[in-house]
Amino acid sequence: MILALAGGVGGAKLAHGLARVLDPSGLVIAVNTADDFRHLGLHISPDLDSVMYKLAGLNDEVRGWGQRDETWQFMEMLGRLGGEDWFNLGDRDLAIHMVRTRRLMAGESLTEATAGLCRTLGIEHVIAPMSDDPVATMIETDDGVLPFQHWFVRLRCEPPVCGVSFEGAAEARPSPPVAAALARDDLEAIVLCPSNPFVSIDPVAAVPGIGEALAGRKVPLVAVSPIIGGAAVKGPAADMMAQRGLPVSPVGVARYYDGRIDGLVIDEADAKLAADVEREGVKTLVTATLMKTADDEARLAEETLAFACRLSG
Ligand code: FO1
Repeated sequence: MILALAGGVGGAKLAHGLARVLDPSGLVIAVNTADDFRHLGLHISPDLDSVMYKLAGLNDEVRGWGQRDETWQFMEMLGRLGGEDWFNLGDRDLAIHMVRTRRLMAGESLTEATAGLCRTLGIEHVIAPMSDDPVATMIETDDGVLPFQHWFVRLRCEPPVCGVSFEGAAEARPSPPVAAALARDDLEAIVLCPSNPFVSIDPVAAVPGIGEALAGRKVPLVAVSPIIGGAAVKGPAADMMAQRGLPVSPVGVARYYDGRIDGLVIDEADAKLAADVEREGVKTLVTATLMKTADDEARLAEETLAFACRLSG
């Protein structure tokens, strides 16, 4: 049984690969919900949706977020009416936020609402929020503290980041499926998908009960590097590493995780850095990590699981 931590586009891709090679009973995907926010009266869960859309085959491959074959009539009219239109909600996507919000208002937890949406979309694997309690990533900049989506989407990640905090994390509890996965006797490995360490993986680990369980793990914890050849495949991870004085490479990833991971899967483009990663105290697997096709995702998932298996001896 495997627990995968995911957030963002890279996370959704490896989660999809894992779902292709593991039975529904053998995988729990714990998703970052600190990017969630309330917008236009709706509860938006971008990372849960990225994973859900990917596993349901509904995702837009080019944008990386939202649904394919999307239309934008709601946004057009919203703009015309002078509404808040910096965050793009497609017409199909809107339906998901609407149903999720109504389920939450009817008293369901985010876990229950997500499970209901997954069932309706024909997803058999468990996709669970990291927590049912509200946690919000806050980005500290020179101009003040910004809620994550305002920094990420409205300001296009432009203000340099001085710090990141997770509002509400200290009071949050792991969601029931994640707590159960961490406690299972047959848990074989934990996989950190190639997601942004600072704003996708850290918020999950910031939930009391999850961070401690990861630190006290009895099984290998393997990460896939979100950095390939000195750049992030997508998103602000590379800039955030540079701003923290970390090398923008798998070495920086290993250094940042600082004993929190046992193994790191790095790309062939970074093969020459394998020895440096190992000097950070992290075992290394070198392989092709760029996921362009569903076969790439499944192959990387299989190789990552085999690597974790070797680490557990
Ligand atoms: N990302 C953007 O860059 N611009 C958008 O307008 C945008 C809208 C959006 C709507 C729904 C959704 O589920 C995701 C959306 N995203 C958008 C992506 C989202 O901001 C990021 O993927 C994550 O929060 C970072 O992991």
